[in-house]
Amino acid sequence: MLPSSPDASLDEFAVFGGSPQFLDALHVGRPNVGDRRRFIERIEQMLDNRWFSNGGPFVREFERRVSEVAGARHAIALCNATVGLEIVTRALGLSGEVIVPAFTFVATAHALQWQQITPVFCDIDPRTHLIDPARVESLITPRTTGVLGVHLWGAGCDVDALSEIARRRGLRLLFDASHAFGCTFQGRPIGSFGDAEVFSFHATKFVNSLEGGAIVTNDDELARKIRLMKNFGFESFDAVTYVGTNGKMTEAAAAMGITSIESMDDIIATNRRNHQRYARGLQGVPGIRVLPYDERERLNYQYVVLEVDPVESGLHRDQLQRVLWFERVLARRYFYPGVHRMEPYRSHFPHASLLLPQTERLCSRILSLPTGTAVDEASIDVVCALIRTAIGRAAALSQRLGHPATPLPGPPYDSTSSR
Ligand code: T4K
Repeated sequence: MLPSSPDASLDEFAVFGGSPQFLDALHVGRPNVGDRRRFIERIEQMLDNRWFSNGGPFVREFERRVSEVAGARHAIALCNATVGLEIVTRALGLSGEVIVPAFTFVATAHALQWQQITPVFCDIDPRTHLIDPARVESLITPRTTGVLGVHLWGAGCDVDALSEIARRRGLRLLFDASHAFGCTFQGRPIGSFGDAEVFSFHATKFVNSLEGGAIVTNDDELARKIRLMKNFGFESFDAVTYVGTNGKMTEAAAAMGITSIESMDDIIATNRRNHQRYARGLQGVPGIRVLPYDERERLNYQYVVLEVDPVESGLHRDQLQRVLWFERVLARRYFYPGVHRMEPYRSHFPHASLLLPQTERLCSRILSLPTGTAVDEASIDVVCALIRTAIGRAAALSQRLGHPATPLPGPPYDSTSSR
């Protein structure tokens, strides 16, 4: 263990040449595997079926299970959530401008921009990290056709306030629910809000289908359109009635998705335990806040999110991340630097940051820690001790690290490495 006494040498830290605390890197977003035997049985079944894509039995079963969890009448399985966002915005006829948070994964905005719709960035509530409904209204212009909220970290946006604005101003309301499968907002399942919601089942999500996504909606006509659009617009053999794309989920992906849903409760229990262990382990560390979850809701706890206050802790988030990476704890700065600072948005809106003070502030403080079934409790204790020790020695560390502009270590620190 690293020496915590104020005059011990800093050379024990791996960033200054000491041995890393972990042999194998700890990742954020390591996939949960579920029941391996059941997955392989399903793959055997798929091979026997000789039905690999285009709405086979596993995709249909996956859709049924997703709609049950989401409390929505329709679930349409897709190859990923990004294509899901593209299809649903198109199916709803959105154009012009759509209001969206900048504190999100870049796919939320790209899905709009990809179809020549301008994302208009809205600031967030610093307490929840979610789109701030109080700011939405001032961003509405005659070109605005919709609002796209993001249920970041699985916590529900203020759905009621957003619905009221959308209804009063005649806008469509959509949710990027990529993080929020299995979660509720005020006791109601996420998946049943707005015109439609989109889940991601990417490998890094707590329930995964290798790659995958789903659009859920209670609107029968919208669901019908989406089903056409994700299959080239085919109404029946040889009859194309719509412009479409190929957004289909494969049977292998659906087999993984079903297997993953079967293990969902166990995964959530592990995530929750991990979150609590981090929160306990980091309690009282100056300037370090573990983002709490609202225990009144059903949640999936798939992200452990830290806010690092540089003044109170004495370390900048980037300095702490550097210390952790060298110890092979690959903490991630989700969602630095904010979508408004990525291209093409950075060039389109060079002054966007002036309108996004909370997003800006958070982007410089945020750090996601490894969790999920691949991370054991002993490892969490080591990560907490590491952070506690680093903050305890913040002044000396900060001075010696300087401003960490050099890139973090690359491939030798990837998942497959061990020394
Ligand atoms: N909206 C939101 C709010 C989202 O967060 C996302 C996706 C989307 C929309 C779009 O959903 P999809 O179209 O992907 O369905 C990762 C994921 O690729 C991305 O899906 C996810 N959000 C985002 C939060 O995280 P990166 O660029 O950080 O990926 P990468 O390659 O750095 O991997 C993340 C970590 O996971 C690494 O530490 C390695 C580990 N990993 C990854 C994979 C794929 C593994 O250990 N095994 C694996 O198989 O985006």
